[in-house]
Amino acid sequence: MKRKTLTQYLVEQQREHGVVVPEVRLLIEVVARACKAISHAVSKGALGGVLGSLGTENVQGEVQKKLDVMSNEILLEANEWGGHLAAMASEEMETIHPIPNRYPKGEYLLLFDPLDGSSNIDVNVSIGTIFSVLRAHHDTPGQPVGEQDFMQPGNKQVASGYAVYGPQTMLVITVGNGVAGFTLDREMGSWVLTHEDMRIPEDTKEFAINMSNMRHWAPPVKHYIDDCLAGKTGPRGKDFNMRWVASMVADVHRILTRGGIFMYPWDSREPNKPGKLRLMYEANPMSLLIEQAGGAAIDGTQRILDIQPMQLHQRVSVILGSKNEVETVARYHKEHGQG
Ligand code: P6P
Repeated sequence: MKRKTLTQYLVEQQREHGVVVPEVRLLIEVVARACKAISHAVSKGALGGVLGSLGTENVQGEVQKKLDVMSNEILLEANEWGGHLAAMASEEMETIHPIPNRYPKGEYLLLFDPLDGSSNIDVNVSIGTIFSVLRAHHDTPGQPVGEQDFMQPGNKQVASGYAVYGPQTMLVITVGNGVAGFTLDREMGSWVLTHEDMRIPEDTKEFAINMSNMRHWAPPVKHYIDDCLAGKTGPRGKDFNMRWVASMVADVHRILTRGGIFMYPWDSREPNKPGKLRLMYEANPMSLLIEQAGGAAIDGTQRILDIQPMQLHQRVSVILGSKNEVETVARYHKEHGQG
């Protein structure tokens, strides 16, 4: 049976389910094409002279890898001329990137982490691109947008997704009607639908957290992990497995594929920051995918998608994955204080 391509899937979602408009379909196809180019650059590795750092820092104060900057450029160049965007925002850029005046402007905002998991680039471990699509709520089409137009909660996203550059290159997206996974057919250069309706099992025995931060966690997280580690004889009554890839895209992809819980909670190393991960272009797009696949995503107490953003690069505590396990963590936060 001939598998569907990304375009066929998106046209079907547009025609049969009315969940995607032509501009959003075009936008996702452009982002998908850019991710093919990023995958090509990433897979060259040392042969393409793209490994290593630039000796510069991004707006987050993190060392920029050559591939971080390349991936950012690929996404900007691919998306600025299409006419469907009013502006873009990226982890790699301090301020928003308005569409140059020489190009037509559209009604959508595109946010992205061009290459998430940078610490894994030079050691050949899966990395990825994360993107989020919002409507530009402005009165007249073509009116310039500002950073304030991006300050929308994640529940306003019209689409989100990621590409994971691993043993296979895959694109996983939602346009609000479930989650679909596509595998890159390098010979044809097309994204082929291989995971029609990704669903997260409601229960799990696998958690993902960076255990080296244990002494810095708040009590609810410490108690939760202690009880998981206690296994069958402990209060959870079952043994747990642990995974930590240190690439959010890879950990989330595993959870979308077989269940699990991913945690990057607040910790006392930077007490004034709610967590390490960014709300607008990491937590929000991933939370939409997780919820669309039947999972849950909270910051410890509230739904991530309901958080009203105040700044473009603001951070958030992230607990997401199998619905019943996320609810268990929420219960630990109620019983052991907020943290
Ligand atoms: P740590 C990658 O740098 C990232 O932003 C996420 O993709 C990943 O989940 C996390 O940071 C890893 O952080 O502290 O374990 O290196």
